[in-house]
Amino acid sequence: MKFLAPVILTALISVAASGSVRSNVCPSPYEPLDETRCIFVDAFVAYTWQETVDLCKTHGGEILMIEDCETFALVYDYVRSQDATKGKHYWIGATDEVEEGAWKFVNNKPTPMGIPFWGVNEPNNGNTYNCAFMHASYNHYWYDSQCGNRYNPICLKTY
Ligand SMILES: [Ca+2]
Repeated sequence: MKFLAPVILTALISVAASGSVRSNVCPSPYEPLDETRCIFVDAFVAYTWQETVDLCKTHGGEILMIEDCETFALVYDYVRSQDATKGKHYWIGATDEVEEGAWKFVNNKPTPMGIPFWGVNEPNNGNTYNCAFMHASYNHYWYDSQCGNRYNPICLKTY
C-alpha cells in the first residue's frame, strides 16, 4: 500500500483536471469560469455601464452579477491572476437608478449589501452615483459610481 498511494493520487488528480477543462464549450471570446459558467473580461476597452449591459447581450451573456461569495471569489481570482486584467475597474450589473438605495441587479434580484462584497461604508454617494463597479485599488471590492463613467466590462454566460 505504501507504494500504491502515489499512483492512486495521480489518477485522482488527472480525473479532476480533465473534469475542469471545459474550454471547448465556452464560445469565443468567453473562457471557462466554473462548471456552469463562462466569463469574458475586456481589459483593453472601457465602456459606460449601459454600454456594458448592451455589449454583454451582444455576446450572448449578461453583465457581471455576483449573488454569492463563491462567485465573487472565482471572478476575483480570474481578474487578479492576470497582469492585463488585475489593474482595471470593472462594472457590476447592479444599479439603484430606479429607487435610491434599493440596489438591484439587471435581472431584478436584490444586490447583496455589506461585507464581503462592498468597500467600507459603500455605497455612499447618493443620487448621482447609481451604478456599481469593482474597484482595482481597493481589492476589487464594490463602490458606487456615476453610470456614465467608463470602466472595463465583464460578461458571464451559462453553458
Ligand atoms: Ca445611488
